[in-house]
Amino acid sequence: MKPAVTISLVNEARGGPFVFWDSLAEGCARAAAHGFSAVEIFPSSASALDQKELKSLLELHELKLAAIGSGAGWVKHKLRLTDSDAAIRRDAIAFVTELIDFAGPFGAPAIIGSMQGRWGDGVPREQSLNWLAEALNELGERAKKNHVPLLYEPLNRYETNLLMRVSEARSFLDTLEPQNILLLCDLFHMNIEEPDIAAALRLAGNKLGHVHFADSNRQAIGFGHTDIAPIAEALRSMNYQNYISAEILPLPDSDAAAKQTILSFRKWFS
Ligand code: LER
Ligand code: MN
Repeated sequence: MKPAVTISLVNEARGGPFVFWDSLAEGCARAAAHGFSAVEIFPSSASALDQKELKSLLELHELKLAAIGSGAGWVKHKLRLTDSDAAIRRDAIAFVTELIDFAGPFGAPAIIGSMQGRWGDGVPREQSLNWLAEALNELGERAKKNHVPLLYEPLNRYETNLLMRVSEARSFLDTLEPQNILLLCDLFHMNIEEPDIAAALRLAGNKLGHVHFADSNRQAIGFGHTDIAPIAEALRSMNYQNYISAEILPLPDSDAAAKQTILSFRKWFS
């Protein structure tokens, strides 16, 4: 298991659950100083990033790219993979495709979180799930061409109404053609939706590709009331090898949140 930390480059997402905010250079420097192995970047779009700049920052600080988030597709550009407008669905797929192609050469996956959207407003659940399946089939194939997985993240009920639990998300992924689409399990969402977080992680099993490491209040692990012991035990016993990434509020400030995350990571996983 390797610790990662989030960097947001999206002004419209201020107030959101990301540790570092100011710039890629600053975020990478602080991530390395705290002892993280990797950064998870949340950009405005793939074209807003510079491949060469990122490569040299990662080399300079001996960091990896853990994953790239697509949330700005929704937060900033209002694109959803299940929008009732076919043109918006196409633009949403194109937005994620560019992120997959950007992150692929770094060996990193893109994340589908809030861009999954929701059913309602005249669109039945079945129709939304069909659109989601179509999008994931296409994006999973694109990730395969880049020799990386694609991460799909179940969200809590206040952010989606499609697939909120690992059990239903895993069954859904099993129906798709590409088998490189893995689950991103976010402990904050799971604290709301899962009856038993450790059991849900075990159910994700070999489809668990990434973990968002957040306490009950979306602060660093140890700052809320999630019982982390059985969760850590589940991850260790599954021999989970991927990233444990702090997608958390920068509270009381970014450095204190990063420091608490590393202390918790070492306490539970090393
Ligand atoms: C994205 O990883 C996520 O967890 C959503 O809640 C959007 O912030
Ligand atoms: Mn998350």
